Amino acid sequence: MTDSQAAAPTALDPRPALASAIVDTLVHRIGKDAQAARPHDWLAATILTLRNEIIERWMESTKAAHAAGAKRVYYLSLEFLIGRLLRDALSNLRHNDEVAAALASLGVDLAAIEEIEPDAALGNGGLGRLAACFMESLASLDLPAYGYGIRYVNGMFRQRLDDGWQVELPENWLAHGNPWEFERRESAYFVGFGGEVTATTSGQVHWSPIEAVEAVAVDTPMVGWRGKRVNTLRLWNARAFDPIKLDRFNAGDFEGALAGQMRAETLTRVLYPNDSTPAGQELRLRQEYFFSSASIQDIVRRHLQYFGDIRTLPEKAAIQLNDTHPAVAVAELMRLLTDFHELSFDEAWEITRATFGYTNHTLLPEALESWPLPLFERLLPRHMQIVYAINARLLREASKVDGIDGNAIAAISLIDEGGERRVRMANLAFAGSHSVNGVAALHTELMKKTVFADLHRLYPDRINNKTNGITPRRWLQQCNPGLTGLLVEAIGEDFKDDAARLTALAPFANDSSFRERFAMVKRSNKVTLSTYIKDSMGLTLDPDAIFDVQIKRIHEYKRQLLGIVEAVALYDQIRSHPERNWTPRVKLFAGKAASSYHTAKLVIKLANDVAKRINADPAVGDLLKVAFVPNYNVSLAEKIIPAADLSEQISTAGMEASGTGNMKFALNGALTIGTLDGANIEIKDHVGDDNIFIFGLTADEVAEKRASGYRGRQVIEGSRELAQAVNAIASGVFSPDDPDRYKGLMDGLYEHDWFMLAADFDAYAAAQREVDAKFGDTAAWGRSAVINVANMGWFSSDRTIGEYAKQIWGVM
Ligand code: 26W
Repeated sequence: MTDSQAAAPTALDPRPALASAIVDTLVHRIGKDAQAARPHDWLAATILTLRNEIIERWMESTKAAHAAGAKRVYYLSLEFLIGRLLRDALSNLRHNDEVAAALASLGVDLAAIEEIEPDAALGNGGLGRLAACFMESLASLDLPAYGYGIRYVNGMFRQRLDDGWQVELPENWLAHGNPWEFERRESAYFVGFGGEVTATTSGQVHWSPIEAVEAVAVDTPMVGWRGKRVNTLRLWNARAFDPIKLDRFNAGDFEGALAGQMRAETLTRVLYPNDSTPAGQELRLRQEYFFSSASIQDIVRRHLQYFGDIRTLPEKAAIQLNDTHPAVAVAELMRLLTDFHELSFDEAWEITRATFGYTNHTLLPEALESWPLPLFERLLPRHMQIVYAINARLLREASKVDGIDGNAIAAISLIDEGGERRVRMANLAFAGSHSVNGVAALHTELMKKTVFADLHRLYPDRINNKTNGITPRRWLQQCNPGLTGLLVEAIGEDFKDDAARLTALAPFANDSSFRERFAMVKRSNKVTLSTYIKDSMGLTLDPDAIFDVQIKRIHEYKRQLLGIVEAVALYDQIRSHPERNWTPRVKLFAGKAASSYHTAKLVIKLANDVAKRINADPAVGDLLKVAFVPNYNVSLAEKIIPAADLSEQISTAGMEASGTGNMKFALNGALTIGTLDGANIEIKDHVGDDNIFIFGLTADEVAEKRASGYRGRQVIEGSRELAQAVNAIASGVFSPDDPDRYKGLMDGLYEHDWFMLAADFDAYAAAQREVDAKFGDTAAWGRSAVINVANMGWFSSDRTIGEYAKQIWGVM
């Protein structure tokens, strides 16, 4: 709030200055008076008023970076899963209470208008949300940084469940405009596609694209903690150079006249909703090149403007590739350095490698992008040449290293020669970067042993680990004010500036009165969530039951099916042994399936079919309730996570690179039941074996089992509980309307069980019974819950970004 707005009320206008500032904005910017204003008007007026201060800090931040000649971090990501920004900005600027009071004085409920802000759902899942947490931490650590991405008009689809089946609906986050963004028409770049490459006698190479679009920058402020710094998220919008061809128009060919504009708009229209299997469509490659080229051109332009000599780029810019999606940026920078700045190939390559870092987020073979060579060559003929040149240099280098044989060379090559020839984007990113990092310790080790084994032998000191993190501002302070307040009472505010200070909480684990208040906070969050579930789904939950939660993208390796089968087995146990002292349990699922991922969509249907049956069965009553909450997104996660008792992190070991939801749950006092996979292992190391429920095969055991030709049949027939549950599902107990609906799915467990569901079932079910027992012992459960919170400081994205900044980017 600028000083004038924070001033005392005047005689003329008794309302707090802030309230009148908001009304002033409402009238002069929205064109509505308080009487006529609708909730969206109040939302826009509040954001526009708050923006004034943000803009001033933004300008100061940018000026300060320029003045200091600071090295900048550039984070290139095709996804930024930002969610809502009002509560984040108010909390980081510490203006929440006064804005709430000002609005209340106008009869407006801040929480209500925060609730109507659309999620900026410009991402699929983990990778996109990590990018958003990183942007917030970069600003909170006062590091000059830009995020570069695409301004999708339609983000992640809205999920509706029709009779339990996922239906995808377009998501229109811009329907009411977006008061957070600033179009920067002056920052616009030419991006070409197709065409041909000619070389002059003097060796000057010239690419003449056959089509082009204009990339126009749209900026969103990224406000750091305490408003220390405001950084820029620059998202590109595509526009046709000539939006309308008048000659076509006058000839009555209206489509033809507008074709260019349509084609351009299609480029940035929609986010691809896949989070593991590439669609492999040309439009996706066009999106990847479009934003990579615009970003690299903008970075080079800014560098030359402030530092003059392109050779100093690595000293003043650190570009991080968020997975392979922007990997073509390596070839794009090479193109600019050789074709426009006439550097030699070798000099250009040194600069490129010193500037780029690459983060790998998955080992799933199907998720590693590669493009058919003919498509890549047709769309990007000059880049194809550069890829060949880089490959020649790479293979020459590799062939000199002893122990690197023909197979290794074939694996190292940027070109996959097996079958249809394809360009391997992961190898291009690896070769073009001085740092290649994994996102959790186990994942990074597996990168060295599997997908990058040969490249690792060629460049043994390039792969490094940077275990993921989450911003404690959004994922504790903002989504769980109850717990935050309790923590402040107990250990003061320091943890807000340094999450590592949460360790001061550890002694309170043995303080029964503290544990009581801790449990009350959790219970009130559970009541709040129960009200939401009641209002939105008509389902009544018992807030004293265990809230057992699995919320994430639906994928076979994340094993939602294991959770469902265990629920069926538990359901059967409760019915056949009502005499036993069962611990009431609520099993909450949520998550989207990629629209073409049919098995995942069938799993969603099964969860709903099982829920329908169990929730209607008087034999179990409140002992077991199952719910699949529709349209999982960042805002729903902020509602569910503070209310969770048990966090399901049960992926097949070796397949979840890290996970970040696991960190959010533990930070909010939930205990984890999980496998030794991804960051679960490091969470165990930090909270201690007694404060987490670990079960199942290790990554090595999974690999051995797969190599040994393991099949699920034997294990299923050897486990009565499992067999009963699997056969009940297979025989249509939960799908009387289509008895064979799940037959194939269950047969898959007998025949393959690739994701080791059957192999891990008994251990998982046993761990769940341990959970029941411990939950009954409120002191023991409370102690573990407090210990989890106390030891989650290390998983702050501030720690992660600090490591990138020191060890990869050289900005700290
Ligand atoms: C080309 C299709 C596609 C799109 C997105 C393939 C792969 C992706 C992402 C890499 C998938 C993803 O989100 N990976 C998740 O990244 C998180 C952040 O590092 C990790 O915590 C998760 O374990 C990982 O699955």
